[in-house]
Amino acid sequence: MNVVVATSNAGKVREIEEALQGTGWTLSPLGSLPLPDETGATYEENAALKACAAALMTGRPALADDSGIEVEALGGEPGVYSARYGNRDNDVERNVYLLEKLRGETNRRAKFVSVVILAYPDGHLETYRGELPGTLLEGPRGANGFGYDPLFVPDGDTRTLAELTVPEKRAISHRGRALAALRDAHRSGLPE
Ligand code: ITT
Repeated sequence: MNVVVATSNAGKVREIEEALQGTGWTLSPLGSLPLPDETGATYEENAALKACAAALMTGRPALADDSGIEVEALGGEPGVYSARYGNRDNDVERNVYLLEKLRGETNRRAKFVSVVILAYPDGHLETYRGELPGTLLEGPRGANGFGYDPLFVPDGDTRTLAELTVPEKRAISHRGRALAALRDAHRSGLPE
């Protein structure tokens, strides 16, 4: 099966490609095709917007991920707004902004959420969700990954996600779990 990966985030592309190795699927980039504005109020709505738009534009099945980090002390913020948090332009500035919001806060609990949707050109949708609980540090550590990875230590580890390799992150992460569920669902008949 030839699947379009409907994301403009290079970090997500790396993780999706690694997680779907061995499926026999051919993954194609979105290229210059535009993704719609994320006007949804949930990860599910935004992932569906992106996957459906790509499936309609290309006439092929399309995979999208909508994800975010939910910080307990901030009432679940930034959640679906993680990519635009504080109107900051890039990952480093968003990490600084999050650290400022949490200065002096002792409750550092947070979780990542990923919703992966595979949309078919006929409008059929498959939805998979994964979560990863952990704690936020007071400063960044590590150079791998993307987004809030340098601040986040997953439960059960002492390293940040940015100190893990792509396969190590996939084995435990929100996105890795959602993509593993997708693989499982197709195990008995991965389409050509
Ligand atoms: P696309 O919409 O093009 O896929 P995006 O980065 O805008 O790319 P989202 O709207 O889903 O994607 O925003 C998710 C944001 O949540 C992302 O930009 C990061 O800031 C954060 N995030 C999600 N998953 C993450 C992960 O595995 N590690 C670190 N940060 C993550």
